[in-house]
Amino acid sequence: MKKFLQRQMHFLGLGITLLVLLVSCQAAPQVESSPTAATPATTPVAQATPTPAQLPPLPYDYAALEPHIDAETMKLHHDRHHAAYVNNLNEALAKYPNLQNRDVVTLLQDLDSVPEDIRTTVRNNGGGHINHTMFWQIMSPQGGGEPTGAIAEEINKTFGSFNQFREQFNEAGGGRFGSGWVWLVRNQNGQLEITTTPNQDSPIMDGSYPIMGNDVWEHAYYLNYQNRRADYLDNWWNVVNWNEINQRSALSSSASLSQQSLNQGT
Ligand code: MN3
Repeated sequence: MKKFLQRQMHFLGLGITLLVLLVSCQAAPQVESSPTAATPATTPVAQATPTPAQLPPLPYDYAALEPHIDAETMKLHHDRHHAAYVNNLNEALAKYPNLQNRDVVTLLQDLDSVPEDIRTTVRNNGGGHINHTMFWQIMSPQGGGEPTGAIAEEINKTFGSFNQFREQFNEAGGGRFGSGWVWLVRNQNGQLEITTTPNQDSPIMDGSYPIMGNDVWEHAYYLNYQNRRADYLDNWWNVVNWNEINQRSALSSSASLSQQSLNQGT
């Protein structure tokens, strides 16, 4: 009996030794690789936008931006409109396996490389996807007020004052005929500029970096504001997220137009 127990203990000891060896062998590579696997210093706006595209969750409740943007508009806008852009984009790209896993931004920057039969679909829906991904992020229930940080200084320097900037931005948004976007971009000369685009075109198609933009499609405001786009443009400033806009501005000036720096929480 004693001999039997000794043998059992011996095997148990051997077993434990083997187990320790096994665990340390498996653990070792993880420990060694952890410094190289360190998370790069990225912010939500610095993430790429790979395909197949995914609908990013709204970063707040549907009703969070009320009374300036109503819950029903937010729900339809995010769950239906943005979702449709994502689905349509993925459906088009599914026909071309060699386009899978390409970044949406690189596709939009080089539309000529996209097969002709899906080019317009990619332009409209890829643009719709990255524009809206930015849009949700640059609004916040804690937003509004005067700009803060570096962007405040640059706005003053470029446009004279925040009020003058806001006026010019609203005027450009109001003047965009039909559906489109009004933007504050950093242009290829590194300067801030107010621009507009039709439909879902993105400023990146012209080599500018979209720092902030407002959606002036009727679907963005019609339930609450009907035809009063000017009122929507005025009230929108109450939800503008200057923290996020400062991050995007910093990226736009530091990262040139690297596709890795453009987007945007997906
Ligand atoms: Mn929209």
